[in-house]
Amino acid sequence: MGVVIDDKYFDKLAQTIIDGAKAECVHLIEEGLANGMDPLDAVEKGLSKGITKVGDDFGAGIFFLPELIQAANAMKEGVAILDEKIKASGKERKSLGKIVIGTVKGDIHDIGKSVVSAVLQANGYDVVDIGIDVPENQFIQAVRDNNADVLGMSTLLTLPLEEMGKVIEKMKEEGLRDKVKVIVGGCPVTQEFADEIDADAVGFDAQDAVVKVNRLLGVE
Ligand code: B12
Repeated sequence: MGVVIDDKYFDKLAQTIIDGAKAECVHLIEEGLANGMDPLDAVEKGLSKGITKVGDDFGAGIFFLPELIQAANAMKEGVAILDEKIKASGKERKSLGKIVIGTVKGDIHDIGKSVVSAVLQANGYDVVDIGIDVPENQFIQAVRDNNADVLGMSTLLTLPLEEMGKVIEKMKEEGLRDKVKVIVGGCPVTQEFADEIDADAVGFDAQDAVVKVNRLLGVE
């Protein structure tokens, strides 16, 4: 009998992240994919729910750093498999635009940014992911070297939020701001904050990132 991909299946997937059970996570992903599971659903309805619970429990002092790291390792392994599938699901077509994306200086969170990169890529964008803990100058250099249409910046931490504003100020000084759209994202990033630092948009999840980038570049 085939496996049914339903909410229960996604709950099982979420639980492997909570348990930090990497092998089981990979097993369920492979089994799910073999049975027609949509890779983005697996990230959003499964893995992300699990890691959000872990984050809440960490914030509440129920989970500690070793558990957070174990959960993140399972998440990263699972997301890596799914990202490849998401990218491959994109139809071959002319690139809609070039996006440079990275996590700002002081922050090593990389999973959300990678999911956003994969989904933008699957939707026809050329994405240059410049990694984590990226200093201001490296963002500027990458935007220039790649002739980017859009710069995406991510942070999940409150302290490095100000880095985003610094990068935008630097873009203005370098005469780049008018040529490049800026989208920001990550859990502490609000619309108010985006307005404050003069970003063009904020994306609340990967699908929202696509909608906003399409809008910024006038893609129907
Ligand atoms: C996994 C995780 C880790 C992993 C990261 C592994 C990795 N390789 O990325 C590890 C264990 C390394 C880690 C470390 C730390 N973490 Co941590 N971590 C998390 C956790 C549980 C989940 C993050 C995640 O991957 N979510 C899943 C992805 C898919 O979602 P996402 O990141 O939100 O991304 C989505 C959207 O935000 C959006 N998005 C994200 N980026 C962008 C960018 C653009 C351009 C757009 C458009 C959209 C967009 O789209 C994404 C897809 O839907 C969060 C809790 C949480 N609920 O977020 C804490 C959390 C972010 N961590 C936290 C903390 C405190 C830390 C540490 C400082 C802990 C410590 N004491 O050392 C360190 C940070 C060190 C550093 N300098 O960066 C706090 C942050 C508090 C704060 N406000 O500052 C949180 C909120 C936990 C908590 N409740 O306290 N962490």
